[in-house]
Amino acid sequence: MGDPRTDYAVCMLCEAICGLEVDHDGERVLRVRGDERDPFSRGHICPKGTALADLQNDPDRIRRPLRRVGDRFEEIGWNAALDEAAARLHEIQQRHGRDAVGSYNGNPSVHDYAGFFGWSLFADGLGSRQRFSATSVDALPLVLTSTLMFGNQAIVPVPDIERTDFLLMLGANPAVSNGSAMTAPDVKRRLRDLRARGAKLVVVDPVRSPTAELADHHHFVRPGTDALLLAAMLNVLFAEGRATPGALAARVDGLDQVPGLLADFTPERVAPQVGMAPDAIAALAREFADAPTAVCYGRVGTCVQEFGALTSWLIALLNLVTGNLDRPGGAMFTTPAVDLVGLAPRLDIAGSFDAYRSRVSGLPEFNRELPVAAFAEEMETPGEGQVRALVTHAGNPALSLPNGRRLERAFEGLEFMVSIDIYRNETTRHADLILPPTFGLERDHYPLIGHGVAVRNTAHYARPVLDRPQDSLEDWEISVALADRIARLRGGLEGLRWRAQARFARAVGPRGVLRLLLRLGPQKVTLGDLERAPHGVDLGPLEPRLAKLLGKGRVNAAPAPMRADLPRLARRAEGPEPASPNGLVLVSRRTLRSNNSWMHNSERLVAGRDRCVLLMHPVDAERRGLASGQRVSVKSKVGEIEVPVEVTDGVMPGVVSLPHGWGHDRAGSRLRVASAHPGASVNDVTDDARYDAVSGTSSLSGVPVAVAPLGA
Ligand SMILES: Nc1nc2c(c(=O)[nH]1)N[C@H]1C(S)=C(S)[C@@H](COP(=O)(O)OP(=O)(O)OC[C@H]3O[C@@H](n4cnc5c(=O)[nH]c(N)nc54)[C@H](O)[C@@H]3O)O[C@H]1N2
Ligand SMILES: Nc1nc2c(c(=O)[nH]1)N[C@H]1C(S)=C(S)[C@@H](COP(=O)(O)OP(=O)(O)OC[C@H]3O[C@@H](n4cnc5c(=O)[nH]c(N)nc54)[C@H](O)[C@@H]3O)O[C@H]1N2
Ligand code: SF4
Ligand SMILES: [Mo]
Repeated sequence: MGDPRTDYAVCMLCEAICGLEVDHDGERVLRVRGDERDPFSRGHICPKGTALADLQNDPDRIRRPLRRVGDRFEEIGWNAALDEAAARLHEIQQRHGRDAVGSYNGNPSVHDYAGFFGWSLFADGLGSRQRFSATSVDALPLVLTSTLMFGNQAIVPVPDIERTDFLLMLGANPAVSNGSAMTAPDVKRRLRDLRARGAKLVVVDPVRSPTAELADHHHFVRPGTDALLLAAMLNVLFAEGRATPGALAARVDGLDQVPGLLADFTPERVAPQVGMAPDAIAALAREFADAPTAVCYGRVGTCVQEFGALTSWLIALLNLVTGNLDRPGGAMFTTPAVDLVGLAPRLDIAGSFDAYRSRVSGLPEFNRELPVAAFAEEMETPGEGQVRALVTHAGNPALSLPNGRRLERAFEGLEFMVSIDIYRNETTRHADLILPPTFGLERDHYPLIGHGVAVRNTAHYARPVLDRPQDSLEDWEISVALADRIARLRGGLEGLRWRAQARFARAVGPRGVLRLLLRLGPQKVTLGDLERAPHGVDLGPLEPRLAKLLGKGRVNAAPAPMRADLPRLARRAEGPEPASPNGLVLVSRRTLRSNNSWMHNSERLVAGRDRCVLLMHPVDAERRGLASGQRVSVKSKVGEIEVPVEVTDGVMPGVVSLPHGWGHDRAGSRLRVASAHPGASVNDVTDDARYDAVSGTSSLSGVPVAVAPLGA
């Protein structure tokens, strides 16, 4: 402990990368505020950023490795823990083959550049096909679209909300989520600014979300029907000769096929399923095409649904055929100081697709990972390649993945499980060993992913604010230490090569890698420059750069896997949606004071009213005799939960909405604040057997459910 002082950091909790001003004494955080001098976030902070102090100081956070002894956990030393983990994992791979050790990588590693490299080194070397991550409940359809259309998953279009005349947003709620694949700190101000300068915001969502409240227009859509809506909009543009792709057309293949592919998707045909009038669909298409500039943007709600891949593709097509791809005011590509686009092919992460399939259900690999829809069955199903041991890293699948209860049962059947995590929670309580890394302000940060999808070119490097705790390891060091030990046991040429990588990683360190990547990057900033600018630096507005990113490559407007899925979409246009026991479908949402499943142990975030509440339309409530505040049962094919209901016309009739990330009442976890405000897990009722046919992405939206008063 030392004297109170103030340092600056960049928030690692979400993609908005707000600058933070932190009062601390070296060990404890006294207060966190928004950094007024950050040129990008300009003092903005959300409740989670402020609550970072609670997590830093949380007495429930694990500080020493824990080893299971019966039903209890006891602290052990790092060497003993790492040796045991390596020995068990190696032994199981020797006995049953490489695939017998599975892995799962969660969301926080996206916000930790060092951890991201460390985990890649570990999981690549492990050499198991049973590799899973949160990507397949998140942006998989988006990055798959980039791979199929642009040849590189890192070429991700970003809506130029600073300059656009028309923003069409589907399945995203940045007013609450603070934006995703669109790094835009203080996004509410930016959306208000957009409207103040005369531009238009239209939101398409089965819920009138806080973002929809900010919009000029909000359209309800039936969950999972965005692809029908977009196909019909494109259909109108082709039929009326409003498709004007502009100069980019010379770099595009397959564009001439598209009108024919979408010829049957007329507004009249899709309207009953979508829940929008044919005229409204046609008018929306015209308005989009006629705006001087326009951009269509979709996120989680368009990804984690029945037609995740088709929807993401049609969004890109809409931007492309209206001439809005890669132009100011349209869908643009950030020029970040560390450019993953150039690095991806060299690091072999440009996005392989369907090079192999999962053992049981035959779901396609993407970027050497399998979709989590296959996770539980790969642990349960005997045979060669069955997952018998598991390493989880910065993930909480028990609450964050569909059919979480089934996953928990599968964890119980494993021979060995090790979790790299800061909490003993719903997932890690099943582990034999928990390895706790340093957290948050105890380490340095460069928001690699956030910068890569930002609405402005910026760069921000933050040194550790707090002193490094004694006898602690960072995430990357844990991954590398495990890799080094397993490599030693494995031996042979492969073991030698893996060990050499681990040694190299230790010698260079994440900062060394970052220094090099900045030097290779398209912006002329060095790590030294960034260290001298603790508030971050502005590198100017987005500029057109697709031609450069493509190199010799071309855009594929009609990738084969997308074309092949159109008949399924056509069937959806005909048939009613899959039967629901009493006519309701469930979608999920985020709340401002949560971060997926893991920030509910902060008193200030869970204080006040219950936030794990089911939204239901008055017509549906009346039919079931329900009133706000009443507790109901929500039942699906896979499970049942109990939650309070809130009756509101802010949700579409026939749709109910519940936040994910709750359900903290499980024995054996150590989350004293969260377990006093447990809520219920929506993923106890989402169904892992529902997924997008193209990408294998879980379909968490539109789950058929029955809702009834408790005791009925
Ligand atoms: N129904 C429904 N389910 C969803 C979604 C939805 O919209 N609806 N959204 C999905 C999305 S987009 C995502 S990204 C996933 C998230 O899925 P996951 O990443 O699996 O889950 P999180 O809840 O983010 O859990 C993060 C875990 O990391 C730990 N942790 C936090 N910081 C660190 C750190 O620095 N190092 C380490 N090693 N561990 C850390 C936390 O304690 C927690 O256990 O959830 C998905 N689940
Ligand atoms: N406060 C907070 N912020 C977060 C997180 C958090 O948990 N809490 N999580 C972070 C993470 S990991 C991510 S990936 C981002 C995600 O950020 P966003 O992509 O903005 O995700 P959501 O806020 O879940 O908004 C999804 C919207 O899609 C709607 N929706 C559901 N189904 C459909 C559908 O079929 N069609 C359409 N058109 N809409 C649909 C929902 O009603 C909801 O309004 O947020 C990040 N930021
Ligand atoms: S918006 Fe995101 S980056 Fe900004 S303070 Fe909140 S959690 Fe941190
Ligand atoms: Mo996410």
